[in-house]
Amino acid sequence: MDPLKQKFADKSQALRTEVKSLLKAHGGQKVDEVTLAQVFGGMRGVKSMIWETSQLDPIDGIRFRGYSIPELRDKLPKVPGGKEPLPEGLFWLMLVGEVPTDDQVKWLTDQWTNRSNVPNHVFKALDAMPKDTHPMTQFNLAISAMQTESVFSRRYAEGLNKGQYWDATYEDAMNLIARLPRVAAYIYRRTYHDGKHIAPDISLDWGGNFAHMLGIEGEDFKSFMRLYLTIHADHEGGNASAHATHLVGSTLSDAYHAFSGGMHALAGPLHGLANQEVIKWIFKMLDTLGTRRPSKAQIIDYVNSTLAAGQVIPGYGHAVLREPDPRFIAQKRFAEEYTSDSEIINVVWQCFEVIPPILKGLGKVKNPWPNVDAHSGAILVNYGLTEYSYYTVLFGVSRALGVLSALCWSRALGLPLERPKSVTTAWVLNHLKSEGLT
Ligand code: CMX
Repeated sequence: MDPLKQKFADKSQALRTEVKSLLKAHGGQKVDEVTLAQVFGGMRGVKSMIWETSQLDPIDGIRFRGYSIPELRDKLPKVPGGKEPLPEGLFWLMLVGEVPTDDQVKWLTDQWTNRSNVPNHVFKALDAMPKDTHPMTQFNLAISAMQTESVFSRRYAEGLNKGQYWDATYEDAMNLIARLPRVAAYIYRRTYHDGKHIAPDISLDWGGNFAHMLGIEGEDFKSFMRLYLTIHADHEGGNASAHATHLVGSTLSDAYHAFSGGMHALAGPLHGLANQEVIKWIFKMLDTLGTRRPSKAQIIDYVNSTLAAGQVIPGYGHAVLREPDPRFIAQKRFAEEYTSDSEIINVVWQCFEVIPPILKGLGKVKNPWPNVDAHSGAILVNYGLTEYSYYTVLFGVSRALGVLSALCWSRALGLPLERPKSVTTAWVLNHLKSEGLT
């Protein structure tokens, strides 16, 4: 058994035993109450699922196995001379709860390189699609096409012992993550660069090689991709892409089907697609105003006109966070350190100053601060990756690390089919009546 799988087996089987006795002793214990506002309001805050890999605090933001983003930047292994964390290190941390050594991360990079071969029919399936198909549709098509390779599905059809579900899921997760950069880069090059594909460079790490295959050279862009792929990886279990992966996976769908479910959720403008919407909104504003260096007063007017048109300001607000997103701040810090006098990045920083007071003034927005999607596009534009319809694919490649390590945990803990209860509005009215409330 490989060293990561062995560690995961040891840790997850120990936790499974602990959970069993926990449920035996305290299974009837209440952990939450659900209000009618939550039932109608997207289940905000209802504690109803287990997600081992990360946890979100409304004020402090995301912690991966207890580590904040600045701590990850400090503690996770880097390429020699590099300053940004390697996403491989975060995957290791999320999967087994330990910060890996440089050697362990090197082993993981090599594993993913060895597993990265994408079957030809996947490229053929992509080539059958019109070039202007949205990149997220292409990404999902490719993930589904790769399902032919599922170890879990093959072994399940042969008659897989329940106790081995996690093992086959681990294999699928490792293979799928290994293949995603190749597939995602292929989509980018076929859509925007006349199908002039770039061969992988197997001397590079997972994120560095992805940057290379996209065709954007330079050490700084590779550094940004390593940071980007790390900070977008996971945001506890209740966000739409994580929850969708978890729900689909709970039916014993394999990792490919489950991840595809998550990616369909990520493609929504209130979730991952917001990263394309932000830059689209900024470009439209600059075109409308006829300047690349708008004044604060001009931005304020434009924000007000967007709100007056009944639209949301993309990149602002969050269902859980109540402070500026640490992932936004990490990207701002990166831009301050690595870029200078970028017009588009300056616009993002001006928006950061003027938008929160406007949203606060509406009186209904619970979080007026920027989220992760408010910053990423401007840095990508700065490095020449201007095709914003592609941005959510980058988010998706990163999100695989979190949701697939979490899927391994769901299998290892033997979590069952997810099946919450729904009610009708008529049921609610009857319930209130029977309680003497109406
Ligand atoms: N601009 C304008 N109005 C906003 C707003 C924004 N950025 N954020 C919230 N609101 C509005 C809501 O639309 C809602 O209005 P109605 O009552 O008229 O329907 C009201 O404020 C209350 O919403 P909320 O409780 O503060 O926010 P929710 O938890 O319902 O929604 C989110 C959270 C992210 C969907 C919302 O803030 C939003 O639409 N933001 C813009 C899209 C975005 O950036 N999404 C990316 C999130 C991060 C990610 O998943 O990648």
